[in-house]
Amino acid sequence: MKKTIMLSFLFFSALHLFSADNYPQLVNVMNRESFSLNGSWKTIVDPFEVGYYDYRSQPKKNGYFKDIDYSTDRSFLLEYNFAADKTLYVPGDWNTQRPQLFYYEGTVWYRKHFEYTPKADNRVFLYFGAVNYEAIVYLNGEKLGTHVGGFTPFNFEVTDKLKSGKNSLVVKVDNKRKPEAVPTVNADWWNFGGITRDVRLVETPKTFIRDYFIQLNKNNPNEISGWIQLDGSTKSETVKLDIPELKITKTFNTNADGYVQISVPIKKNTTRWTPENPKLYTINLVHNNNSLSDKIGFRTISTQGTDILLNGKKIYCRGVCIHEETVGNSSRATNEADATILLSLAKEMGCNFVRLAHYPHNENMIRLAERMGLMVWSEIPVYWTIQWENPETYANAEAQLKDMITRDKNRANVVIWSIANETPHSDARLTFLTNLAKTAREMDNTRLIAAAMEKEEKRPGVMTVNDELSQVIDLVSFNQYVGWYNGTWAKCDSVNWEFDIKKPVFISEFGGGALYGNYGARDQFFTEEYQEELFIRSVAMLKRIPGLAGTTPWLLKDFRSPRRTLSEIQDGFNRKGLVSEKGEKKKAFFIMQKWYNELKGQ
Ligand code: GCB
Repeated sequence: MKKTIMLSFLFFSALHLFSADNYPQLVNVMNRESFSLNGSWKTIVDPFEVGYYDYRSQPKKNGYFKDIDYSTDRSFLLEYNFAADKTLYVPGDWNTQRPQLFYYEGTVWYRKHFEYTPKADNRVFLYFGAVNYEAIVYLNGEKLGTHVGGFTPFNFEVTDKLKSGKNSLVVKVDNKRKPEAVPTVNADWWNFGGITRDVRLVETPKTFIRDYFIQLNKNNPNEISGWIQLDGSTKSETVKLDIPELKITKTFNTNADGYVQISVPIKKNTTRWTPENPKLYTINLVHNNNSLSDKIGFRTISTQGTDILLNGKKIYCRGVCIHEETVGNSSRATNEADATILLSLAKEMGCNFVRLAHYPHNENMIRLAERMGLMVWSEIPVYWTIQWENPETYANAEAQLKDMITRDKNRANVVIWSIANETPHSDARLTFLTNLAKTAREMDNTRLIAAAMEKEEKRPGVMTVNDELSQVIDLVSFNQYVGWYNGTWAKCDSVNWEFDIKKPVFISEFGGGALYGNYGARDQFFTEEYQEELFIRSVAMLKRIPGLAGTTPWLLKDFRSPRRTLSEIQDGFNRKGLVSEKGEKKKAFFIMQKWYNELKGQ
């Protein structure tokens, strides 16, 4: 009893501890009037945070964020000079841009000078696609706020803070791993630091459409429903929804909070979004002659017994997992060209689905996948052993979940929100994840909720998932490495699977490592032959699973991980890719391709 009171008190206080001092997220920034701040930024590497703390470890009044011009101000001792320092490219990680920063985890100060004059009476927001992991943002020496979490967007209003003429934007970026963070200190991927996604100034009218949710109604697939949210001082206003191709024009009146719920009937024969025909309709939202456009697809996703249904029809998710890394350089993927290479490989393998692991990927990746007919599993980095009892950790995870849903809730291809990966069982963890699932469902009831759980042995030769979380989420989704961390590939032949719960079974990871071009015996770990045999046997095993509705092998491309130290094989790469880090296809790629092509025909 005492413990419950204590816990709820802690969760309540978390709201105060985890302060999100950024402005509510502006969605669909790529279709708004904006000015890019991408490009070369001056940077100071500051492992001891001298630019922030004085020698008594107290915050400095005149830290680097003041961006004082070394060449002109000699009235006091200055020990930094942005102008003379090296540059880093934004968006991008610092690790692969400068050899000295390859393993660096700490603070780097970024500075950009720019001139910008907005139209009279307009508002301006400063938008970051993502900064890993903590960003403290200053404009003209004044702090705008802090953002925590490396994979979600945030913005600040800067209307009254912009100067005519030169502006100084400084960001303190810190990617130190911390036990209470999400993800925590231990994860199997590279901790790329930097301003890793686009930075823009977004210009809006005084009152504008900040956010909207427009999807097919889950309970009535002949209706589009959702809501529109205005931002500004005049909020009881008229907003028009226009879908030219469907000949829909309807106006709605927002309430005193600038919010209105919407619904519009659509004709039965309206084309649904499917992987085979990823149809998107142009929609225009018009307020006071200002129009914001998007392209939206209409579909339903649901489950029935052990089936996943897309638009009411059973579908098998032919997927693959992907980390957000470029093919070639293995740096953080940042642009649409990077996404095109990754997603084209998935298509070539026969996929209609991708699991974007283990954090929300760039918006351009999701949007491209939508146009290419790839369904998406999108997840937050609640990974392995985060601090389940820490209210600040919960608030952080929930904020990341909400930001992910806010950004991508209008994408037809996103069919699954995933709330966790391979998390160890405990009461605190179950409460934590149940709360996240509840939050996700409250925000969006048009998608499935999943998590990558773990397998257990039910009895000799029979495996299962025995996790109370499977009662909470929509799928029996789990990772399994029979034949790699668990026996050799021969074991796949004798393992069978049984599940007490009647929900779609989804294998969110399976596979094993191989170095591209490392040929040898079929039973020798890390050869292409071993991996090929493992996939042959795994596929045969998976085919025996009752109610199997989807598979996402681990994973498309070899990726950087400091946990992978085996010399001459791993050399800092997790080698479970079906293609090498350069994009060369390993033998196992073709096993998956063959299976998925068979499934396509069914
Ligand atoms: C897992 C994790 C994934 C790892 C993978 C591996 O289960 O979810 O992040 O990279 O195993 O390669 O061991």
